[in-house]
Amino acid sequence: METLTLVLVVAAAAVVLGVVAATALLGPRRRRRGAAAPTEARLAGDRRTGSLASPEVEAPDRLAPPEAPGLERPEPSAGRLVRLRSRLGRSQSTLGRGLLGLLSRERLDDATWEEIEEVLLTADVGVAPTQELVERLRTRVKALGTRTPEDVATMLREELLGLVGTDVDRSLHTTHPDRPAVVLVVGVNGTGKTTTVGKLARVLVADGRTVLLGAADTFRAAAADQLQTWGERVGAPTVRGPEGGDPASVAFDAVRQGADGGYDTVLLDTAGRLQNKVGLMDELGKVKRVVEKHGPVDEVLLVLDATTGQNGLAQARVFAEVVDVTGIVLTKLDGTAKGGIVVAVQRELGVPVKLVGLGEGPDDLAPFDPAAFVDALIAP
Ligand SMILES: Nc1nc2c(ncn2[C@@H]2O[C@H](COP(=O)(O)OP(=O)(O)O)[C@@H](O)[C@H]2O)c(=O)[nH]1
Ligand SMILES: [Mg+2]
Repeated sequence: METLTLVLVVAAAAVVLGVVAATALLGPRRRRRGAAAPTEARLAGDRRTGSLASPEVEAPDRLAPPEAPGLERPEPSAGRLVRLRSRLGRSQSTLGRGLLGLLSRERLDDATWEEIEEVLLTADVGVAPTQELVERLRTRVKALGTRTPEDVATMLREELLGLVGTDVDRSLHTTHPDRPAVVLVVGVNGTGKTTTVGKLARVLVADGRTVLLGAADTFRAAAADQLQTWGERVGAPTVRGPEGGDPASVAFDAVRQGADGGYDTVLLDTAGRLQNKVGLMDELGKVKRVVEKHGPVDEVLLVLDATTGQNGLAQARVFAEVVDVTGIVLTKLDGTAKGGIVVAVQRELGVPVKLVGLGEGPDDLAPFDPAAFVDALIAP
């Protein structure tokens, strides 16, 4: 009897050991593919020696936990807009509190309504949305009769929310079950594309994703260096090509290496095309077409500098004609009073704002949340 028990115990232990060993062998399989040798476009680090040839670049040790030596631990992305709401300072004081103050006046005469309109136009809300909003506010004010400060705040909050839109899908499509999701980032030079790709890589890493960057801005080596620096901070390798090389081929290789390496997401940074340079715009179309040989591009994010107003909107329109933009990233909302551009750009392009840039810091990129945004604008 005792012998039988002993045999059973030994057998059970053997099974447990077997399972543990199998898990250990199978578990990292997907990760190991990450070490596959890069092909034509080189993984960043190949072109130099020294610190860039460190293991996390050459054989991307991308699943190392963020606390691994030298890697930063980015802030979680949830609730960032609330945390960063003071960055909206100038939009808060003019657009939000400015409107609240005007609407709280005892008598709302024509001159006051004109002032309200002026505030909205100055904040870049756009002509048509401004007129709609003023019309709705006038009707509601009439219906309200006497107004308490709470009434005014509630009314303004509801109307601004309606204008910004609460019923659109603002989620970023950054994963797939069977292949890396591909995110193409486009926009005029200086709007903040590379910075946004860097910040977005951090957001994804914070959410536990593995990220590969593609430096499809091949016009200046400095652009690829800038991207690579962002990636290195969080362990996201960069695929780059020769300076002046074909951006489409770098993008193509990045996506292929992303698939070979089992990455969750490939983020492609591009050069700042000028909308009046037909050839350059064609090239952007080509980048997208070439990447699509691997499969659909999941997100095309158009980066727009919130401080550029109508000029920026005109540029955005041209980009939207060349590639199907799926989301807007509105950068530099910190330090501008023109927060109303959120409304204008969505109207103009029929595409939702998905992310907002609220500073130059590495974690100053927030998922756009209409309620948090409007609340921040009218917060006392
Ligand atoms: N204040 C502020 N500056 C930003 C923001 N996003 C980007 N920038 C700055 O804008 C400048 C241009 O950014 P960059 O990413 O190189 O633009 P790109 O040419 O489109 O790639 C840099 O100095 C960034 O730090 C933002 O949200 N707020
Ligand atoms: Mg750039």
